Amino acid sequence: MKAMSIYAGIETIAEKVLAGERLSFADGLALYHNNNLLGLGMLADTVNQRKNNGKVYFNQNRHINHTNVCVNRCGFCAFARDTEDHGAYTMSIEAVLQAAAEAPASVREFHIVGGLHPDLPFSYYTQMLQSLRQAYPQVHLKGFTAVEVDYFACISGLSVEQVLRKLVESGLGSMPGGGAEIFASATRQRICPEKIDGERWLAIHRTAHQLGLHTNATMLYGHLESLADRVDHLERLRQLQDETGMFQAFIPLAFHPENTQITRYGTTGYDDLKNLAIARLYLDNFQHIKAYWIMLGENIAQISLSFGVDDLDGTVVEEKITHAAGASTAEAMAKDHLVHLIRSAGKIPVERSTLYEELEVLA
Ligand code: V47
Repeated sequence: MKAMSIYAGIETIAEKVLAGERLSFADGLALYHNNNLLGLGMLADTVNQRKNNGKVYFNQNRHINHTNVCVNRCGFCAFARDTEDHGAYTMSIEAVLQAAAEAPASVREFHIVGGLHPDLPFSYYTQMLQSLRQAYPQVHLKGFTAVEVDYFACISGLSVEQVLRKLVESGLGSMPGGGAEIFASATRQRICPEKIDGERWLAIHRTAHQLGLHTNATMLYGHLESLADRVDHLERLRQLQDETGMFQAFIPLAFHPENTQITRYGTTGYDDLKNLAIARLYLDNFQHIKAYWIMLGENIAQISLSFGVDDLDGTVVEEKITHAAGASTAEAMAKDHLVHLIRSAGKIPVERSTLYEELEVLA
């Protein structure tokens, strides 16, 4: 009996990928519609192996969410509050420094994001960065989504470029990938009508890239989006990356529905793995595809290391956004545990800096 090809149903796409050819929109869509998960994973793993040589990167980071008060009311968000709401909080600069002080000395990155606060001045954010920079000169400050940067421009009367320059002068080292959600405008209107549109998100990242700032990109999936919306999202990121080459990592974010206005089940492990593998294949100009274990769960995040993923984020410490929406994962993971997960998936753990300098190869 003839053995079935591992790439059954996706042979033509597999041939393209193995020949180093770029996938088309139709190819992306065909992959989402196909259920040969193992073939897809094998293909994504092959590409990842070529790009990253069996290395899986992680960093020691701490999240700081300085406020949950937000003037936007995104339907998918369980974190945001109005100023007067029960549970609303805003940290003083001293409280931010206190939160930073609680991080272990080995932490190399503060990941700083918060709501769009109606009253805080732009100087609050620059002072926060300056204070952190002064107290922790060895820690990289990755902060503020494109949505926040746009808001800072609104409240300060400065241009996006001026805002970014001031943030960099104050100590900002790079930008996270949040706020991208899903670019397709009809779906974006349904899940976050008040948020900047996809073009604006991309334009702000383009400006950041032109100023020499590296950034990440995300895609929120598993809510009301279609599969074509997902491919469209990947396509637009690939185009910007062709222009600038300054995106570091792509991070799909698995929607968590609890306490949100979107009633549906959370994503499934099958879809999570498929989505990560397709990202690896479609985003041929991204070096890193990151699994955020906080949203995926530890088990799927580990298995994703065989499905094209080369980055496992991170030690994290005190995650609030996903946990407000019902995440059942822990809020932090010790370095040894991350290393154990990577090693037992047959990969080489590499501790990295935010900018992917290799700090320690734990072969
Ligand atoms: O922008 C909000 C998403 C993002 C929910 O750049 C939700 O290294 C799931 O962007 N279910 C913040 N997701 C997290 C983020 C991130 C995480 C890890 C690493 C990096 C990076 C960036 O979380 C938000 C939004 O897209 N989000 N609510 C929810 N209910």
